[in-house]
Amino acid sequence: MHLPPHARFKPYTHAAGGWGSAQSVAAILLREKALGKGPAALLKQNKPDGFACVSCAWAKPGKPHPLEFCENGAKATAWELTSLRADVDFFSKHTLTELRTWPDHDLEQQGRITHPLRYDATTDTYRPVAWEDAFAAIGETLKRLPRESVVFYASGRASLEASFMYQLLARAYGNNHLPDSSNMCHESTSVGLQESIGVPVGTVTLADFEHTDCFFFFGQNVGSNSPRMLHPLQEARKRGAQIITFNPLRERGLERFVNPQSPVEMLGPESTLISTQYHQVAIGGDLAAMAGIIKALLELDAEALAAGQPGVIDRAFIAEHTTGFEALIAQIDGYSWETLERRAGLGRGAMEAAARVYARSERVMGVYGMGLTQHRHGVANVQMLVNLLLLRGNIGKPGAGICPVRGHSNVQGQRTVGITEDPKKVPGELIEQVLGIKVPDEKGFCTVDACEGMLDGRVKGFIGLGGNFVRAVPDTSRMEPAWQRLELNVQVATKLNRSHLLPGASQWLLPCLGRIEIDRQDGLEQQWATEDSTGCIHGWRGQSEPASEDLLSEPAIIAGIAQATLPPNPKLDWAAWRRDYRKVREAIAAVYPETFHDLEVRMAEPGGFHRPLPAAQRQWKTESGKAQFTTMPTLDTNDDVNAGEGRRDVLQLMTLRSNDQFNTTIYGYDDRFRGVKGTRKVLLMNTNDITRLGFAPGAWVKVTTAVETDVPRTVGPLQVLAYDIPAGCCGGYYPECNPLVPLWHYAEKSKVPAAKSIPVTLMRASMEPGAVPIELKRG
Ligand SMILES: Nc1nc2c(c(=O)[nH]1)N[C@H]1C(S)=C(S)[C@@H](COP(=O)(O)OP(=O)(O)OC[C@H]3O[C@@H](n4cnc5c(=O)[nH]c(N)nc54)[C@H](O)[C@@H]3O)O[C@H]1N2
Ligand SMILES: Nc1nc2c(c(=O)[nH]1)N[C@H]1C(S)=C(S)[C@@H](COP(=O)(O)OP(=O)(O)OC[C@H]3O[C@@H](n4cnc5c(=O)[nH]c(N)nc54)[C@H](O)[C@@H]3O)O[C@H]1N2
Ligand SMILES: [Mo]
Repeated sequence: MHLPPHARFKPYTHAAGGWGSAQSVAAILLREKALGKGPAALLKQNKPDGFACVSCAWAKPGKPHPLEFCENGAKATAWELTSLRADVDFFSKHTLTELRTWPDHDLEQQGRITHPLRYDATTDTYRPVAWEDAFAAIGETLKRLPRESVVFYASGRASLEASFMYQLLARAYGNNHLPDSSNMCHESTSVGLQESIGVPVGTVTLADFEHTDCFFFFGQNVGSNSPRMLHPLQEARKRGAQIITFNPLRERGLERFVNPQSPVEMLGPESTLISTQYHQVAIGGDLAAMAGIIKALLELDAEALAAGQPGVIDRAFIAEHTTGFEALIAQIDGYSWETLERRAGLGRGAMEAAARVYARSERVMGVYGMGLTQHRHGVANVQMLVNLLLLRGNIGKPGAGICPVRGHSNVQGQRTVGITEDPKKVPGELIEQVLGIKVPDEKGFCTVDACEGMLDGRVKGFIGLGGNFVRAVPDTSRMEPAWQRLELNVQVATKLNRSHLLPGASQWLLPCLGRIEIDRQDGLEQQWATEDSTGCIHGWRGQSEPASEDLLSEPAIIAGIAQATLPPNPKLDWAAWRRDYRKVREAIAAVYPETFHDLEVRMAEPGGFHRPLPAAQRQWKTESGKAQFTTMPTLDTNDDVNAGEGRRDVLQLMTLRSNDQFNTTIYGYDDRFRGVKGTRKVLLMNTNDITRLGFAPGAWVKVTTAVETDVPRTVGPLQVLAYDIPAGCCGGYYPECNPLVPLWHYAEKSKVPAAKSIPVTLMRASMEPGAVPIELKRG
């Protein structure tokens, strides 16, 4: 087993990108023994006639750079193309009881799963099984289970074709229980944007980045989580565009960047300053910060009007295109600067500085990530950013708009082809007409609902199309026992993870092709499509030989389960779809003609094609037919901070991704940009809080959730690091801190777990035996 040799903390002072990034790519190719296939595949990454990176969903340009990948995309490729194997022999040697003691990193580090497996309780191991036997047995169990008791989870990576088939499987089976990772992620976006501007997705495309003169950046860590986006941002900066960032942490990728693919930059001393203003807002302080910017903007507007100049508010746009302006302004007028400053954790000057740049910028984009969506007020956060943009007409013109940065590489596309718990969001009539499947009327389960169903026994069967559900969801210590009460648990996966190790009565591990691999059906090489974060749809093809001869593709596995479970359907020939994905695409085009007409032709065009985005044309498909200003939840009380109000021992915890992980996949123990090396068992804290609470840097603590204390929710021991983070806030890593998130602590309206804002208290602890104490170095 891998044990990190040496743990160290030394504040990172270099730019993001640069040699550190290049070295990190080389190291992982070497470690995964992927040097044979890795580099060749990297040349095809995100290219026409290549494959879409398996890491993030950031846009793939029509005219790509010679090397259109980043450090973390390269890591993800190496991780999939690894020559390491978790084969039948491996599974015969290790019981699940043993594997449960292994860390997440070591599980996935075993490499690709090579053979379909069934859990055998007598030996406590996974044993090989023939595919057809697996399908038959799974089909039998599914037929026996009540239709409303089975959940069909998707993790956001599967292609449009696989996803379309998967949602049909659920609906033909008899329910809408189609949660996906988006339920833990950008569902606050889908709900908020739909209500405010009539589309569930962002309104900008890559071309917009060439015209933007000011970016607002809220709670998105571009350097680690969507590094290719640094290229258009760097270009924008070189044109003189302003970038105003709101983030509790000074993330390196938002500060300085050296393009690791530019020889001139790599050799020279120059890095690009990314953020021109950096405001370390308190966790959950964004609503107040944005209200403050608007308040300052209104003051500038009044001054301009008084001086006989045009106002800074775009009154013509507001009158023609929006409703709700007055109510919002009245609400903001009702808050004093003192309240806004206290809630935002920022001085009035910071909000005024942002407002001044905003007032003189013509084309403004609002970019954001989990720092806005994963809060009790996640939906309101997103809508407040829309409010800010609408005030100066910044939606529906070139260079302007709203830009949620999506997570998984096809998470947005999965929703577009019907993976959603809400039957109202799918074209039921067309599905029935074209495919003979009646979409059930009753709303299905989102992720939180599915967890509740597992806890109270309503959910008896679970199929996971990728992902690591039990590790990704909140309340780990309540969910893990519930997970083992499932009657049927089918996991379609590429690598071993903890969700595979807590077996239900009938437990299956079905290994699939990775998307970088060549997918041949009946000797015919298949293509597949995805939708990126900017609503752009591309066709792709695999590049390297499969990790094992016994793998099936995701469409083949879905078809196999469907054929074994469902009665024959004259309008839907699963076997034919499995042989030829063009037929699946024909059906997608027939069911979603507006978005996917001529899919086969258009997906092959370099750069792909864009889905229709009415809001980008200033057509508002909202209830009122206009773009809606929305008021905010009150700032007087805030569910997120309430637990801490008046209690000086309570801190707000945000759960974070390191630079060396993809969600629950832990590539390694370094978080280079935050200066943490060799460990993840740390808690980032403000120096004053450390002293005030009686600790010292390097102390070991246990972290406990400060609400509903009769339910034990504790993580640790973690080692305290003095970090540049606002007072009252602290940060720990996801998924290690998930036991601290109560399942009911989610965003209003979207049910996204509020993983960025958990009230916690700390207790002194002693070092865990065998833990690696961290060496503290000066920056
Ligand atoms: N390499 C890599 N790439 C990834 C992923 C990965 O794990 N690794 N995950 C993918 C997925 S699924 C997703 S959803 C995205 C996630 O990408 P991001 O949206 O960047 O998500 P996080 O890293 O969780 O947190 C984002 C930032 O929010 C800040 N933040 C926390 N609380 C607040 C707050 O209250 N206000 C503000 N303004 N900021 C706050 C944190 O300091 C952090 O910088 O990335 C995708 N890409
Ligand atoms: N506390 C806290 N919790 C969070 C978050 C947070 O910020 N804080 N973030 C949330 C977010 S944004 C998300 S998106 C979720 C992520 O939740 P998930 O999407 O469920 O988790 P992942 O870690 O992305 O899934 C990793 C597994 O996917 C499998 N896999 C990889 N590639 C493929 C493939 O091509 N096909 C198939 N079938 N399987 C594959 C591998 O077996 C791997 O072990 O977690 C959420 N949970
Ligand atoms: Mo995500």
